[in-house]
Amino acid sequence: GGSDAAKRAAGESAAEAVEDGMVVGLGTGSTTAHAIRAIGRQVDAGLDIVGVPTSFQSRELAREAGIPLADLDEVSVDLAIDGADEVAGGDLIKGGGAAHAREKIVDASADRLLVVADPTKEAETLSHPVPVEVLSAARTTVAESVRELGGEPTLRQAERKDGPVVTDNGNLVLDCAFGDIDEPAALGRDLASLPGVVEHGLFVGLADEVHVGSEEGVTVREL
Ligand code: DER
Repeated sequence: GGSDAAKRAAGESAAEAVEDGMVVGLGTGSTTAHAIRAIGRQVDAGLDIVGVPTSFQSRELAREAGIPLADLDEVSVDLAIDGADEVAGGDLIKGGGAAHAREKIVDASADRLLVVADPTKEAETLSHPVPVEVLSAARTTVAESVRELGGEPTLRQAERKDGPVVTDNGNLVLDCAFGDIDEPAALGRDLASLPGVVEHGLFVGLADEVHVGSEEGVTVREL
């Protein structure tokens, strides 16, 4: 991944869009973590906002940062800030942190979604493996359907735990390599229609801005 300085520049740039009284969707991952910490500093300075976390990790980070929290079922989100594994134009592949089911609920419901990334995430065409959260019982049937769609599925194994990664929702993740994805919306529809699929990591047409940090500064792309 990109440098921490680049990620920090992106996260802090997006955090500047947070205004008093907002409900802010708090994404998952190391880039968004910089935005969460910056928002925590704004809260310390008197900003009156409420955060809606998208994972166990982002909830813990937000708590440490002192950001008041709310659940998605009690508020509507004005602004969401979230990272990505790959960005092509306004389309994203997300799910590197296996949090994309809750992220997509928050990101899609937000009035505005600001994506924070470093230059290593940018691509002309999406081609990163697409994380697909599946019910454990459906891992084999979904894997077979993914192959029929031209993908190569791999059950995501945990690092410091025997066996597969288990999501915050108690499900498994198939990382599905399709090569270049020329029609992300169509592939997203195909994946979403498979029985047992909880959520896939194609975020098509959801982003309003992309903040790309680097050691030199930040480029903001309006979409
Ligand atoms: O899981 C996700 O979608 C995260 O946003 C993630 O993929 C990006 O994480 P990073 O900012 O640590 O690269």
